[in-house]
Amino acid sequence: MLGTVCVLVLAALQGLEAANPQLWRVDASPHHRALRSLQDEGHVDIWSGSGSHAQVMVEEEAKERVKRALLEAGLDHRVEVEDALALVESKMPLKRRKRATNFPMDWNTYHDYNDIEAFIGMMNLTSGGYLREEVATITGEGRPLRVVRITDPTTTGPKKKIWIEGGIHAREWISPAVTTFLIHRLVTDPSWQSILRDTEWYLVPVANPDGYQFSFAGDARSRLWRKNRRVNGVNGRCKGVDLNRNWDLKWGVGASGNPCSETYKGPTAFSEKETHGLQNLMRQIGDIDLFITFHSFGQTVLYPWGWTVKPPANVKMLRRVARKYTDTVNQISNGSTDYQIGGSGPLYGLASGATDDWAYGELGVPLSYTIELPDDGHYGFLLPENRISSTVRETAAGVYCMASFIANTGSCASRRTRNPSWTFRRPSPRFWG
Ligand code: 0X9
Ligand code: ZN
Repeated sequence: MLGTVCVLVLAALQGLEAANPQLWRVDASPHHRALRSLQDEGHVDIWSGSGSHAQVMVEEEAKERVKRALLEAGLDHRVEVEDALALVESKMPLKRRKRATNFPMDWNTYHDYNDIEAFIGMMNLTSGGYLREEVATITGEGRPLRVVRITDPTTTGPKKKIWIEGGIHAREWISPAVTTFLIHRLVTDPSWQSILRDTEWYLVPVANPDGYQFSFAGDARSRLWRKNRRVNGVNGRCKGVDLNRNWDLKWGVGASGNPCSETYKGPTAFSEKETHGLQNLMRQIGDIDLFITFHSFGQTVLYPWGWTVKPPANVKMLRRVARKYTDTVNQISNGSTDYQIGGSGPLYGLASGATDDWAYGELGVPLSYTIELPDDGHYGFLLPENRISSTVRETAAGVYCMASFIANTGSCASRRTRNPSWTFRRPSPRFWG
């Protein structure tokens, strides 16, 4: 009898619609300890990066727990959006439009991984030997994690090596839009050709293909997906590892051990095929001079470290090259896209196991950055499609200026000397401090 009642109650409960999560505005920095531990425990998803208030998504079943924690920490909050998923749905692009041409890519709409793969294939066919394709790994769901190398094949000799990664966080759609635009510029734009004599570019358009493809499933929950799609544990109740917490440098600092958290670090460092495959390739390439990983949102150029607030050894040079980017973007956008520059620990709160710290500290890349793309929080991850074109253009101009400066050729070359002062001996990577 009791069993039957239980089954009936369960069935009734399953029939009930669970309420959607809300969006709360909390009067505290997104890095406040109370918020960070709520995120680590999997109770909230913090949306905004830096600033004096935080926007957090709170699931129905976590509301009471979160309220209590905020009260204990003395933090005020108010409900900003009653139904966060309805908000996301209202901001999502309409169902896919039919393309006007056979070209798989444009920068007026967001494209899924299938389009991006087709685009890479087409660039490969038309690049005249400038582009070479590699596969860093096959993901858990069987997708090739594609990396392209672009350089002028007719010139040899030492070249500056630039590694650019996008799409490690699935929902940050503007990031793959930027990396694909850079590929297009490098392969097709005559004004970018001469820099390819002195530089060798490695671009990862989407470092998290499974998560990225999932975020295109068409519903609001998938649209907000951040991690990869690993099945955690035996029952896999909570999926995914945060691939930007899985790298082997200070792994675990400011990251969560809870598979349900948005910042789950994974069972071990480099447990994920994506991070493992990418680090292998980066090690093979070796002396990378400039590393950039594109994220959103926040309009910030972050340099190491993420695991401490102490500034890194070559902070002056890191800031100088970052300014090449921010000044260019500011100029191209007529002052409308204003970036902040700073260490990721001080600006975004302690968090490591991230790509930028690993590139800097383990591989010894002297110039390593996370660039948090537009906007500054108004649309956040849901940057409208009509903002893609201007964003990718100003970003590409900024990246070009950084590359031109370090290669000392092109419009941002140092005019004073053939050997710009940034060239310094690489200390042994482990001692970057
Ligand atoms: O937290 C992150 O992974 C990045 N911000 S995001 O909002 N896009 O998730 C920032 C990473 C900065 N780098 C380090 N903390 N090392
Ligand atoms: Zn991110």
